Amino acid sequence: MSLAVCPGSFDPLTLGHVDVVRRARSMFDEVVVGIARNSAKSPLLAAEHRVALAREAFAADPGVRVEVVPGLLADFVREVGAVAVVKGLRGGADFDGELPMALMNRHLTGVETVFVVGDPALAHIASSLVKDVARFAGPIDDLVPPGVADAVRAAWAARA
Ligand code: COD
Repeated sequence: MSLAVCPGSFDPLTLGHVDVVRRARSMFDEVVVGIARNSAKSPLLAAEHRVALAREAFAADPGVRVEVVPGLLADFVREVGAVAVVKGLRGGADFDGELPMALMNRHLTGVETVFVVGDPALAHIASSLVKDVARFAGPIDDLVPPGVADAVRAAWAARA
């Protein structure tokens, strides 16, 4: 059985992420959505909250499960026995950011990264923009799975 890890900050999970995970699932028997920490970012939503929202979003997707990546992605990939890491690309800027990570993860584990080209209709969706739009009371409900928009709004309200 082939298993792949789809890692990300997912802060918050967006329809772009969901598209990438489902494309990954069409290639692998099982996909683990890995909620990981990006040291360059400071999350709005706690990891446990991101896990709960992602579990809800993929509840009807057989073969998709959601886990926290507690530290190094390379260790997690080894631990779950993944044959690949799957990342989504919206354009060249994504590739430039992803390439060093793919090379480092292969250096650490030998595992390959598979790049999936996302739906161009979702290419404008980025977690950072979703958070920014919501912060200034803009509409985000059609950019994220059900439940996520309310969670983002509540997180901003709690910080106000
Ligand atoms: N369409 C297609 N793809 C998309 C879209 C979209 N609309 N939106 C996002 N994506 C893709 C991104 O390109 C990315 O591949 C993936 O979805 C996740 O995106 P984010 O923004 O949620 O996650 P990142 O980029 O912050 O994730 C970085 C990690 C957390 C995976 C990385 O920092 C990591 O592996 N951290 C764990 C610690 C570690 O091992 N560090 C060393 C890494 S070499």
